[in-house]
Amino acid sequence: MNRKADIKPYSGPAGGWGSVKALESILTQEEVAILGSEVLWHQNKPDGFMCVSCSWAKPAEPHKFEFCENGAKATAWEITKKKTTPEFFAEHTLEELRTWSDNALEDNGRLTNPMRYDPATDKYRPVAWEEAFAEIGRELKALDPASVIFYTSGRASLETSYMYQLFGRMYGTNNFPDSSNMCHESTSVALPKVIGVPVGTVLLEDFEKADCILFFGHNTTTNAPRMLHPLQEAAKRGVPIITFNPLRERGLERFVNPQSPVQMVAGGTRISSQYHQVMAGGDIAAVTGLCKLVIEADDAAREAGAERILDVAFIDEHTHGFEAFARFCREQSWEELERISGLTREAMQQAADVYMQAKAVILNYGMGITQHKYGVEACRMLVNLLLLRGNIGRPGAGISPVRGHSNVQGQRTVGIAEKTKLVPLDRLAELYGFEPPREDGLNTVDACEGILDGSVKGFVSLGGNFVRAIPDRDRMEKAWRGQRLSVQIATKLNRSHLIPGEVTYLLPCLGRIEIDEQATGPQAVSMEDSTACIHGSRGRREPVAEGLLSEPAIVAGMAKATLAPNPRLDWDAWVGDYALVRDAIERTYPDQFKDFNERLFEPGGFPRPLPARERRWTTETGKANFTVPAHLANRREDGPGIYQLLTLRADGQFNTTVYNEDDRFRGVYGSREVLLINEADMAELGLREGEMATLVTDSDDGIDRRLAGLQVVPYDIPRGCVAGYYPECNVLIPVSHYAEEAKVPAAKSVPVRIQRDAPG
Ligand SMILES: Nc1nc2c(c(=O)[nH]1)N[C@H]1C(S)=C(S)[C@@H](COP(=O)(O)OP(=O)(O)OC[C@H]3O[C@@H](n4cnc5c(=O)[nH]c(N)nc54)[C@H](O)[C@@H]3O)O[C@H]1N2
Ligand SMILES: Nc1nc2c(c(=O)[nH]1)N[C@H]1C(S)=C(S)[C@@H](COP(=O)(O)OP(=O)(O)OC[C@H]3O[C@@H](n4cnc5c(=O)[nH]c(N)nc54)[C@H](O)[C@@H]3O)O[C@H]1N2
Ligand SMILES: [Mo]
Repeated sequence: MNRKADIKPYSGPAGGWGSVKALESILTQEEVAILGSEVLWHQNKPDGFMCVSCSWAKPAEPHKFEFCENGAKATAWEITKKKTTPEFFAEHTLEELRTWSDNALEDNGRLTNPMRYDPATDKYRPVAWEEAFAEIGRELKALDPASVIFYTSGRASLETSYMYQLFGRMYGTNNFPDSSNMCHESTSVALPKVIGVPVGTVLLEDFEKADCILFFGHNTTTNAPRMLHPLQEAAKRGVPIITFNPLRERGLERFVNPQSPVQMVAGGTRISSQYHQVMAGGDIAAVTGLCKLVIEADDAAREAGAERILDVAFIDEHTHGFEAFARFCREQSWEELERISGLTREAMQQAADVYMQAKAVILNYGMGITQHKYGVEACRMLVNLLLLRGNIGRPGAGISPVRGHSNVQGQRTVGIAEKTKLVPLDRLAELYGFEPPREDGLNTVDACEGILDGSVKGFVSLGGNFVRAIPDRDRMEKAWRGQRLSVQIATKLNRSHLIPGEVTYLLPCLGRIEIDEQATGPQAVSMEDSTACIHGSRGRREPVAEGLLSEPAIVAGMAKATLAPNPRLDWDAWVGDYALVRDAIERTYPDQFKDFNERLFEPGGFPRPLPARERRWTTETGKANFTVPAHLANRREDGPGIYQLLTLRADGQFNTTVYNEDDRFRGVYGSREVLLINEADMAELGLREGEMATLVTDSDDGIDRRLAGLQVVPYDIPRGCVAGYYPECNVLIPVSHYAEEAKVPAAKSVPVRIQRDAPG
């Protein structure tokens, strides 16, 4: 029987006293007296450590405490004193552990020893590092490299990621799926074609210069809370902030800086000046509406001989495809745009009016745009809107995809990519004297398909929780056991570690906050934030256990056991001094990482050069491209009886790491097994508050995907959409339901039917 959720609408602002209280409770839970402690003092500071939570930019002149509630939670969670030891594993079979919740598994504490799975007893047993590497090497050598996956979750540093991709390529594969394949891959596919770079163009300082800020599909409150500081500053200056989101996310409404006593008393700042509850998958239509209004206003201005609304000089000199795009916008009917977006024409007009007046606009977006069937087209549609008024490549303006994991963007920069065109293979060949594989590797969805059809035989996981994060979890877990080799490098125990292959290793590593002592002394690592700035990071805590290896040491250990010795590459020297790895990164990417070691701790990070920031367009046309979307809905268009399920993150989680069962800002406490639904839809379905319901996926592949026992919660969400939590809802998502071109699982519009559970 499920625990019942307690529903108490949250009336306070984001941040504020609630934030302090939530922090205190997690800290007690974690036995870390951390508030005001030396550790947090160093979070996100030059020469400190970079937060392990989100990837938001870190200012050159940080606040006294440059962290947020969720960053502090993530820190406490990592540096806990609790341990998951060999004695623990001796007491529990995997069968038993699979009945534990995500929270209970991780809350058991940090992994301390390398472990090998013993099928006879269904338990993990301790193993020596050298023995583990030797067997992993033997197993990898016996497998066809094309059948082995090297997955990366977005937390590993630039140094580790560079070593990992080199190891995989020398072994013979480009199979490098990563968490961004489930995340901002739609961005990485969309942007190069239209602006010539795969990443956002804004810097933190642009927020001080913007006079209008737009938000599409990002829950800033929970997922990048430090971003609320520049937003609050902007709001105080009177900068209009316009949000498009099916849910009224609290931090985008009001924010109190919990570190400011004055604000704690005064009640905070209004953030959004307009809030549009767009239908899930309605953004392409909504932005088409905005663009149509801008173009029509410009037509009128031109006829009246008034000042033009479009940035004509920019469009002429810098863009391609405007006429076709303008024609497309003019042709769209308001009826369709309103139906698909769920917004009225007046609402779109209100937003367009503000946009047309602004001189410098930043557009931020998140998973509400990318995790949809036409997420790539949606990203490009956002660019269209910016191009109309030259809002890319000048101060205070630009596109800002808000990335997830703290180094997910950087990993791509140093070669974690399954697409060979993104990797300087010739350069690697020249530097290390080997012939890298030249065919594209598998991304996350391909890897899932390969596991399902048995063609994938080995899986190495650098962090993350693959089987919990991907779609179609039930089918994937069954198929996973068909693999010969599973190697999991992790800090804490999670579900993916409990689904063994024939040969299975669980290898514990140091976390980023821990002191990483190597032959030449304590080491620093680096990461790239959402604004393409590179930061050094130095651990501050004593390691939780003796004998833990760093991620670079584990990668090197596997590489040495697998690959023939190479006179041009001394893995031990690299592990002894990470500066040598940074030199290697600089040699591979001389333009991006010029003087890498000297600039490692530059306050605010050093920005990678991005041509689009300077209005140089490295696209096929040599210009920034307007594109006409092939679809007006960023979702499958469905008939009656089918609802679009959004799978959301709660405030009490970091991805599959569930800190607690609360989603404070959305007012849901004590259970994650809920179905948020509009009251009118409830009435139509004959559902009552507190009843239990089942979601059944609407798909035509003959597979029954359902999730029962969801507590019905009436919620302020547009009709036709319902919401539930990730990862619990992942059983409902077919592997084949993904963003076209990018293959990002379309986790924000899963077509479902709703059934009422029999009471009992
Ligand atoms: N504390 C914490 N921080 C995190 C994470 C975490 O789990 N916890 N995860 C990290 C990671 S890896 C990532 S990728 C980011 C994720 O951060 P977000 O990009 O915010 O992702 P979600 O939490 O999935 O929320 C998506 C938002 O989009 C809205 N939305 C859903 N569908 C639509 C739509 O069709 N249109 C529009 N306009 N909006 C829509 C939802 O209501 C929600 O507000 O956060 C990172 N930071
Ligand atoms: N339905 C649905 N599915 C989704 C999403 C969604 O919105 N809806 N979001 C998607 C997104 S955006 C993402 S990014 C993925 C996330 O997918 P992943 O990145 O694979 O998952 P995480 O939950 O972030 O991984 C947590 C685990 O990482 C390990 N870990 C933590 N720190 C470290 C470290 O420093 N080193 C190592 N080696 N391991 C460490 C811990 O063991 C922890 O259990 O999920 C995706 N799945
Ligand atoms: Mo993500």
